[in-house]
Amino acid sequence: MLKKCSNPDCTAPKGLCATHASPEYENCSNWKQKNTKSAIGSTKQRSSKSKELSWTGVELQPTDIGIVSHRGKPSIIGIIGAANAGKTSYLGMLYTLLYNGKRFKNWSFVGSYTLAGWEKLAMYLRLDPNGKVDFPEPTPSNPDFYCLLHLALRNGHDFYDLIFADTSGEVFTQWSKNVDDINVENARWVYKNSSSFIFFVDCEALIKNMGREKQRIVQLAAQVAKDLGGRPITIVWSKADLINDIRENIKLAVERSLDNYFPEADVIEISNYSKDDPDKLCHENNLNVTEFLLDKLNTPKKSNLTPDIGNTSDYFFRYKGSYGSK
Ligand SMILES: Nc1nc2c(ncn2[C@@H]2O[C@H](COP(=O)(O)OP(=O)(O)O)[C@@H](O)[C@H]2O)c(=O)[nH]1
Ligand SMILES: [Mg+2]
Repeated sequence: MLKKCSNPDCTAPKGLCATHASPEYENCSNWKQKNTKSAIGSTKQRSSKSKELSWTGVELQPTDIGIVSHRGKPSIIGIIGAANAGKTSYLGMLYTLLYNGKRFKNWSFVGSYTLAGWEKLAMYLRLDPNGKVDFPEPTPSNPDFYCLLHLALRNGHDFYDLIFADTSGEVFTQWSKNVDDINVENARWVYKNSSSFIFFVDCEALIKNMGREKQRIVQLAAQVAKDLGGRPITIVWSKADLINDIRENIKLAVERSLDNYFPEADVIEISNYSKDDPDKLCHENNLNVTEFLLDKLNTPKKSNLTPDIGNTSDYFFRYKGSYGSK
């Protein structure tokens, strides 16, 4: 059967999609309507299509990272958390805020090689004519699905290339149980290659599943902490519009465990629902999540080296200054 788009007025050339402004025509509702059996989010199909053009503006795959490496090695922020924790919506909201003129304090947005990918996520967060928001579709849970989104930022004269690595929460939960599982390749890649992490704690899941969710978070945290090796991590309490409904003892237990595993981490509450304008949880904190990591990534590490001079007889090392001496 010849597969077709159901929109006779679509002006996009063959292989492209006007609605998505990209080659992702199979994700367009007009395409799906006509071809109900078409696969969504199959990475193999996505990569072969994006290979037709060297650069399309859609999300990158690990093999595309060279495209954003001309200035230097980009920093990868690994997005970690269970399924449904609000990871993909966070990225959509971050782009929405930048697009609408909100700014990081120390970093200016100077561009992106994945504008079509960002736009696609942000589109879900726009209000529909009924005043409602459609959140992004669930992220595919196949082990070869990667959604790498690029931001170029500037701090004074310094340019900085950042990549957010989003994969499926199911895969990360599976990885926390067995890091060698053949079905968790993308989680392994994100963990190995990221310079910093955002760790999601889903307030809604803690309200609904209490101890079971706490256990899941703690197990994931334990695995992330194992080979962290000083890489910065920000803990995000997502869907924090609901945070006061979490049972106090469950919340305390999660906080204590995370503090134990990540004593240096910043902890931030975020929400995609704003109550005010500006709104702390939505407008300020969503930006802070990334800004705190950026600042840490760009602070030179303190050296713990102190010369061990012991009881040296060398007068140069024994000299303590002339102040106070006669
Ligand atoms: N209450 C509340 N729900 C949210 C918020 N953000 C997202 N959600 C819900 O969480 C669901 C999962 O979000 P998603 O970003 O796809 O999660 P992911 O699987 O971690 O990428 C969405 O479909 C929304 O229903 C929020 O700020 N507050
Ligand atoms: Mg997702």
